[in-house]
Amino acid sequence: MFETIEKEVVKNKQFLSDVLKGLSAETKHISSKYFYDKKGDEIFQQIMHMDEYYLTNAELDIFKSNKCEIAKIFSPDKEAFNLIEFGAGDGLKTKILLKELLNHEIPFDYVPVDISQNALDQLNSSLKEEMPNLSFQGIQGDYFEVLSRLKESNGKRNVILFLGSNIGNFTNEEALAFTSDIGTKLNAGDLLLIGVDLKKDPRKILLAYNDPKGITAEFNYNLLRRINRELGGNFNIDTFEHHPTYDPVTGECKSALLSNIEQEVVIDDETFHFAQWEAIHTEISRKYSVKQLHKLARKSGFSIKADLFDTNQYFVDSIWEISP
Ligand code: AVI
Repeated sequence: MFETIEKEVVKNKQFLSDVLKGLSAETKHISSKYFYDKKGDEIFQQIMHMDEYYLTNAELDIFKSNKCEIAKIFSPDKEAFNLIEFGAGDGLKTKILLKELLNHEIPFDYVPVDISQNALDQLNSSLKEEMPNLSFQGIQGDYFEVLSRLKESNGKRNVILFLGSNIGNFTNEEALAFTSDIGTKLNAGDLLLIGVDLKKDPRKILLAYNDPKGITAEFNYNLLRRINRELGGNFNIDTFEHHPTYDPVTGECKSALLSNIEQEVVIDDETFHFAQWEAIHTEISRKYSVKQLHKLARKSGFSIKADLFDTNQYFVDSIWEISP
């Protein structure tokens, strides 16, 4: 009990110091990892079910059409392995694969990892109900924390899932550091399946992050509401506007909140001045070409085992292997 409270206090301190630091920077910014409180998780679920957010259906399409092939690549001779998923969320796509592996009686342990305890709790109860025979153990934490424990794993082959184009929320440097870190923590023959949104018609991409119902805008405003709720901030949400942009050259879809008036905002006794139309950068959702993705794989010590595309070629699930 005390340990839980202590953890919460440490987390809140980190949130406060990151927000104060980000808003004091020359270009104001707040990390998109703070989108995901209970309300943020709910809004993200809505986003994933929006028609405009094509990413979910594209990856579902890949999983439905290739589940048998994926199961064979993960365990060609039905040998036991660890299936570790980073950013598991509601497990919508993974459940297709889990059922396939169970149907083939392939022995595996599923380890979903998520920063949101709330998302994990929900996944936990749905898995217990839908797949009572599944062996699984959820871990709440940062990917990097869990990565450092990988080497101590039980001697079985490790297969990491990193779906939903979560890699897109990293800068180029962070993405390379992350995949390289995974590369060094894995053993020869271990696999990484990475789901990535591809470069495409800029209008299609922009609409996914600027839906007409304003659900994605609400996702961003919730960040300011969260600061008001948890850190005692006094943001007036009506004076901020959601502003996504997409640059086809870099593949970066960036979200920002623009202050539509000149104003001051107070958080924890610190005052932040906003010029009219000044931005707080909130999120990067980078889109890749297959070529860029393969370059990332090789630079981080992997070779490419398979590329699986949806029918529209919007998205790829690329399976990488640590060479022996
Ligand atoms: C979680 N992540 C991959 C989503 C994305 O597409 O960048 C988060 C999101 N932001 C706005 N819509 C969805």
